Amino acid sequence: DFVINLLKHPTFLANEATTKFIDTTPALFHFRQRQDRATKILTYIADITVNGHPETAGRPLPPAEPRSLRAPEPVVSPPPAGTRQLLEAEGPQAVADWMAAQTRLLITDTTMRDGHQSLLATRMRSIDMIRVAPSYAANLPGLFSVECWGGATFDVAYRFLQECPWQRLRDIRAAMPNIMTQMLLRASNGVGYTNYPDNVVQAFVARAAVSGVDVFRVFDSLNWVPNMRVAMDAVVEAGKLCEGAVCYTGDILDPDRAKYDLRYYVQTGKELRDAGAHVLGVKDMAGLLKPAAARVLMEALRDEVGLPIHFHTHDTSGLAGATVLAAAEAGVAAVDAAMDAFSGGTSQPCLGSIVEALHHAPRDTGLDIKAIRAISNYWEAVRAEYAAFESGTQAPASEVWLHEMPGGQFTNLKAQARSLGLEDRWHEVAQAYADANAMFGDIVKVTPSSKVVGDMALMMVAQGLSRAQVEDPAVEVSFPESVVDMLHGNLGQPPGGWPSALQAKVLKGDAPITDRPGAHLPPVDLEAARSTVSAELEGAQIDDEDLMGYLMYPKVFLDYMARHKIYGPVRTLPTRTFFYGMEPGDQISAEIDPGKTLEIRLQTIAEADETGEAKVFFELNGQPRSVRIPNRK
Ligand code: BTN
Ligand code: 3PY
Ligand code: ZN
Repeated sequence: DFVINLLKHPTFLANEATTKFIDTTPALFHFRQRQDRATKILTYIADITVNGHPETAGRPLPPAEPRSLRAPEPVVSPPPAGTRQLLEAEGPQAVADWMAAQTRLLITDTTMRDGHQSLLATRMRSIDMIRVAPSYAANLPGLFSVECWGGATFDVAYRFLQECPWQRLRDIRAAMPNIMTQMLLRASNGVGYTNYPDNVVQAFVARAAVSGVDVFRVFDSLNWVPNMRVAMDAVVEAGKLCEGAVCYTGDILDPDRAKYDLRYYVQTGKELRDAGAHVLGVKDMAGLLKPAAARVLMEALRDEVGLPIHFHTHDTSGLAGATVLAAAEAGVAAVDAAMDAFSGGTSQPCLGSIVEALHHAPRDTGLDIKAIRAISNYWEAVRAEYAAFESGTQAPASEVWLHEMPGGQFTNLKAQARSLGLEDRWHEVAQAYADANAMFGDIVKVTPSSKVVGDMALMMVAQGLSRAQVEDPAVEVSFPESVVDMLHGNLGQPPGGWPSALQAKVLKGDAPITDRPGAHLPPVDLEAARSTVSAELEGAQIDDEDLMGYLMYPKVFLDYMARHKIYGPVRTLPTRTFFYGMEPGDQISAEIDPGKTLEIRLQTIAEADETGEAKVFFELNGQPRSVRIPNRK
């Protein structure tokens, strides 16, 4: 028996749980030395069972009777060759040429990245993805790609799911060897919220390519192509498919939004082509592109840029399906969609319905609708396990054309508003978001610029500040740090520059930069950083993946590693167990290594004694084990 209280240990909560914490907590150190991985996992389960998971407290529960999480049987083995084999054999230009030559509409499935990022606050765990990857490989080998990495998933994996994002990538790659994997890369912002030094961006891309990313969708949060070149060059250098994406905002058919007119998109598309893109991405992160505008935009881009086009949108308005069909008619090569059970709302439009709509029509996708339905049924069961993370958005909303929030931000901002007690004033937040955007000069809003607009909007609502007051030099405003950073030029330059009066007020006399932020950031000495991390972690071996995790998110990574030492490979637990623990009589399996499976049965829980500890009795592979956990309820 041993005593442990880590989930809510004060030091731990203060996010100071580094090795120093372990060194200065002798009981813990002693305990840690004799922990095997099975004991670590039992400790985690016992703690969650007794005290609950902080992220699911007070949130809706999954169904009492879990549905089967069995993935559809693979219909062939090994899986047939797919786009991945084309990329490996002939390289990225051959893939782009092949795309341009297809009559059928190519489809990217976004369920494993943008789908859950937009619907479930990015909380989907690796195990739920890896389980179904072989079904994709065998039953849907005709998919263009599977988006399963990047965006917010990197950070959330370490920070909230206690998982290594790189391991997720390698596992999906191994289980689905024939379909190209795709990631979303925020150009110089990597998978973070700020510009990184050039050599960090380069090393990150190189490592992602080796660990398993085939298609890199690269975008900049202000559509500033000079700020995308380092990342795009690194993708080309790695021999992978470089999709340079222009983010869509405004309305090309609206004369009042002339800043983002057709010429702007054609011009940006040409810049991306000249910067080395194999494919042109059109990234409509908020779902603003309307069907009639899509026809005009896609035809112009196709004719004037000449690259195959990959179209991405969100269904917040309920009209994304119509826009996708219009884009298909206008000749885009590929579109993004989410599996039915993860589609609609702030996510992508419905994959199965797009396939049905085009069946027996000129751009028939050729995908097997029965296979899609079976995989979607699996995803439906998975989604139910994450009820705690549903946003509660019930209906399509034309309000998206008021606020222009990205689908991936919507649920997040709503949660932030809730935590500030502003949930009932959501429509005011939406209006403030629009006002903040206008104040910044009408900018592209996508991570990280969207976060800046969101921070500003929340502040305006919380403090009752109008746009006029914020802009008034006579009104004292303490701007959010992210606003100062952006107006300083640290995210780059928007078309036409920043509004100078507001900029002067925000910077209080500081001089902004107008060139590339990366030009001001000295290169990181990667080997010195590796030694630093290793020293922080008691001399642990730090491989390139770990090093990149640290360089993107130093504190998040170190905290993750500290928790990993304590809890072990909790990524192998079923999602229900991870978020809710177990009930007496429950039995689960966790495969902690290929072929090494723990059979865990929770027998009973002895309620808290006078020391305030509960004792949890397990059977581990048939042997009795017990764990004492402080009851903090
Ligand atoms: C978990 O099981 O909780 C996450 C997997 C941890 C794997 C460790 S983390 C550091 C190192 N990097 C990897 O890719 N794997 C190991
Ligand atoms: C991200 O950067 O995470 C996005 O999804 C942007 O749309
Ligand atoms: Zn998106």
